Amino acid sequence: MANIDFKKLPKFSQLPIKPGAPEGSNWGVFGDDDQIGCFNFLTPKGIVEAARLVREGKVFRLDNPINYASPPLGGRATTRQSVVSHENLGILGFDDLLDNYNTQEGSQWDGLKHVGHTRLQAFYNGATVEDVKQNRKLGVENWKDRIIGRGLLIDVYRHCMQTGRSIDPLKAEKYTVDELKDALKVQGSKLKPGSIVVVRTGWMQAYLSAPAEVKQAMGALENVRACGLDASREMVAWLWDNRVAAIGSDTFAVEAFPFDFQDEGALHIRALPLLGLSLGEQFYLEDLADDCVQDKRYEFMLVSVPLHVIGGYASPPNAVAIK
Ligand code: UVW
Repeated sequence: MANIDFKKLPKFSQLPIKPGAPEGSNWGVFGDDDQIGCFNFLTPKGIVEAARLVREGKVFRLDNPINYASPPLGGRATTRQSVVSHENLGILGFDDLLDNYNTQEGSQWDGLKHVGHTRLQAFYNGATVEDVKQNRKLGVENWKDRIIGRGLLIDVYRHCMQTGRSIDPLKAEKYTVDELKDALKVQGSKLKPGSIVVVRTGWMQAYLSAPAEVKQAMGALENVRACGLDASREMVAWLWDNRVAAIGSDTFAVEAFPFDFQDEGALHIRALPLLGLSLGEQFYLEDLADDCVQDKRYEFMLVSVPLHVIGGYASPPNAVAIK
């Protein structure tokens, strides 16, 4: 992990810097062999500064329990949990057995192998389909000790509700860049380079209190409805130009859902293969958001230690915010 001169990096309008790289891509900016994309914005200096945000010893877990969504959203598998007993050996001891576990069954970081660019048949930094399938590049093991730094909550849902924009989080409603900027201004927060941004959209709160039949229906991908970020060029330009290291949210897909995976304007395409910007989905931000509104401090140290799975496509965040 190296420190970085943020000012020397190209602006979004200057991308791509590598001949032949696709429009809107940062391929080559962190070197041709880079495997972690925007997590390069998290530096030793940033970790030290983030640690200074810890003042009261308050800790907020940012992921939901495994199997929190029952059934899991969008057709992902349910994890089967059983107990392995050692009593037959005369030992009063037990192990867990988690079977059928999909690393994207609930709260998750989308890894850089998770979604590629269909037309280009390429992943972040030009990794090929074979690189990905053969576990040669971009696995989540590259993040094993990388997701630590300044976290910043943007409570855009609270902001919109207070300013009279009525949102139904269980519909594919979109939050614009301007709404995110306005929410930051009202919070008195600054988007400093090297922040892990988490956006509260209101979706998780609405989903958790939805009737059982609504949850049941969302077990099928075609029935999932979720608010999220507007997947515009302006949105990714803002994220890149502010050196956002990753963008997490309490909604299904960060961007509003449904979207079309064939649409090159989808955030999943603009962010994952083109910018190496990980998307964090289905985070639990309610307790953190309540605390931030009370103490008016929306920044904290964020520590996320993904699964150490070689070649992994995604991971639960295993994340905490510490204030
Ligand atoms: C979807 O939009 C289905 O999101 P993801 O695959 O990133 O979970």
